[in-house]
Amino acid sequence: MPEDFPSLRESLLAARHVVIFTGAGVSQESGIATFRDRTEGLWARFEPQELATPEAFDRDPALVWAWYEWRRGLIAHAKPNAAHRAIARMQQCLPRLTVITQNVDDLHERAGAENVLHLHGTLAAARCRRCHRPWQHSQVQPSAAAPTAPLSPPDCPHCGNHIRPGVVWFGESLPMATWEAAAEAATDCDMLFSIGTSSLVYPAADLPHQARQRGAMVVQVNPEPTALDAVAHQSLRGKAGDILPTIAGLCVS
Ligand code: BV8
Ligand code: ZN
Repeated sequence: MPEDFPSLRESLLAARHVVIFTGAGVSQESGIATFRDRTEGLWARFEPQELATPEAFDRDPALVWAWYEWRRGLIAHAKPNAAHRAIARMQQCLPRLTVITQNVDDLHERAGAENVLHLHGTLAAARCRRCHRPWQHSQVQPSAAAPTAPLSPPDCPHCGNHIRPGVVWFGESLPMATWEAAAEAATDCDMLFSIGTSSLVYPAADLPHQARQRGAMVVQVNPEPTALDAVAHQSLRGKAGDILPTIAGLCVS
């Protein structure tokens, strides 16, 4: 377990506003593959980034829809882990804590976190690819078993085009209001924890830089080195599920 917790404790107890910024690594211990994990089965020949684009969906909607429905099933069968629960506890005991996530799962919310900013949308939402009308997933829980064949997306009842996942694909803009709220939090906070992200996807990955530039303490939690190592004041090497409960324990004076 790493080094300088007394200074972390002091900073946490003195902080007016803390930001928790998470990526796929915070859900890894819930059994949700990270974005840098290799795909398998139907999608073994693809990198996730190749599937998470409007072009991939337009080229083969059934292949991409099957991938998202499989992931939606994994999430429905997954449980929040110790890291999600610790973050929700921190939000309860600190004066102000903003949770910003790149993840499209609802595990932060299911652990009790509130007002989570989803920079890249959520898998719970779906909408028409053309007329953008929201579309409600059926109540039937999707299976967590990886489909063995492509799965055609439903058709929009209004215009007949394909329904698509309610996520932000590569090459698509982030939801403006969510992005602005995240940037406001990053430039206002006294501490920003970057947890379980390779810090490669922009503009999300810029948030810790913005926080640092405005004088916030930036702390990273990741078992591996990342592009943020050069910027973070502290990089705590380890799994989020191991480290976050300790950090949450520092919050109680
Ligand atoms: C946009 C939803 C502009 C879909 C995702 C500069 C500026 C702006 C844009 C760009 C730019 N440079 C390049 C771009 C384009 C692009 C981009 O960033 N590309 C990258 C690959 C270079 N960005 C975009 O396209 C964005 N849009 O910029 O629009 C624009 C403006 C006007 C008009 C049109 C367009 C949109 C990006 C959003 C893409 N959608 N997700 C889906 O989920 O299917 S991003 C996707 O990657 C996921 O959200 C994921 O969360 C995210 C980032 O990955 P990570 O979360 O970091 O996950 P990863 O697997 O990489 O890393 C996991 C980490 O966890 C690892 O470090 C690992 O060590 C660690 N870990 C593992 N286990 C644990 C752990 N840590 C702790 N505990 C553990 N147990
Ligand atoms: Zn439509």
